[in-house]
Amino acid sequence: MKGKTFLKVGGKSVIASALFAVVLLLGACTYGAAYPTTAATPAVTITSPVNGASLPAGDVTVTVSVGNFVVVDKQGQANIAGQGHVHFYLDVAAPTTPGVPAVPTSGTWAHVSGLTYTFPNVGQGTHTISVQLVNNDHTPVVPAAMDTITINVTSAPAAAEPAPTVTITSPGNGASLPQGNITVTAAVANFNVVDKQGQANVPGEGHLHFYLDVSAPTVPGVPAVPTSGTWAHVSGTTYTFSNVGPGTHTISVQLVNNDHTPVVPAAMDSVTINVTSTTIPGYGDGGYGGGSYGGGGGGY
Ligand SMILES: [Cu+2]
Repeated sequence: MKGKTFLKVGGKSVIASALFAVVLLLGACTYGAAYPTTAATPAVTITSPVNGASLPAGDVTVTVSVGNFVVVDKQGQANIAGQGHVHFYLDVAAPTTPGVPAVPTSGTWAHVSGLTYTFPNVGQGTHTISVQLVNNDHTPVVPAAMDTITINVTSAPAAAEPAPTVTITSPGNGASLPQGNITVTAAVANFNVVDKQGQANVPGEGHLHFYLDVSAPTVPGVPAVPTSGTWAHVSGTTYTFSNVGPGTHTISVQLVNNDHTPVVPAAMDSVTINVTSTTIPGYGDGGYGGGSYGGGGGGY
């Protein structure tokens, strides 16, 4: 008896399950017929720029993300629920009348079969950017899916000041010069040579350090002052090293700020010269002076 009852109950259960399944199927079909669009509502969000962003004047690239919507390149084709493209608007209200193409009569806007668009040459000021999802025939999706942000466009950044440079114009690299005083001349560009040593730094101005046979310190923020060797601060573009002896010598010139620290990026030039002896043959060892005159490279 118990077994029979069990089977009977089991049979009802099977039938009930089958009926329930049919109801579910019918429900799904009914739902599908009544709401041909996807179950979830399409949405669009501007992901960049962020609302309230400050941007320099120029091209402004807008990027969106979409949900429950497939962006397709089927502009002008038959509408298909859940797909379409994106309209991007700049400072013009997005038309949202269902069934009417969301196309402003004037203003800056674009159809885009993608998730990003760049508005060219956006000028200084406050601008409103809107995006809207539209069907293939450019009519708004229903219900409307839109996002809007406001951005502040600042004046275009000033062209970067060209970096200061220095070039040793004399002597030439590899030059041979007689021993003695050697005058070094430099040319500077994008730099005002001023006599303000020790004063506050001003971008684009400063003085020059001339170095003889000593490497120029170039650590930013640290005075470019060697601990030893021959060198000089010069509020000018020429300097004379005294009594340079025979041999190969390296001359360097560096632009520095008023506080003697290197300009950043570093501006330097170096030449190597060959200094020849002026000892007169036959007199050199006779105490005439030429041979040892100035030996030691300055000896400051
Ligand atoms: Cu200095």
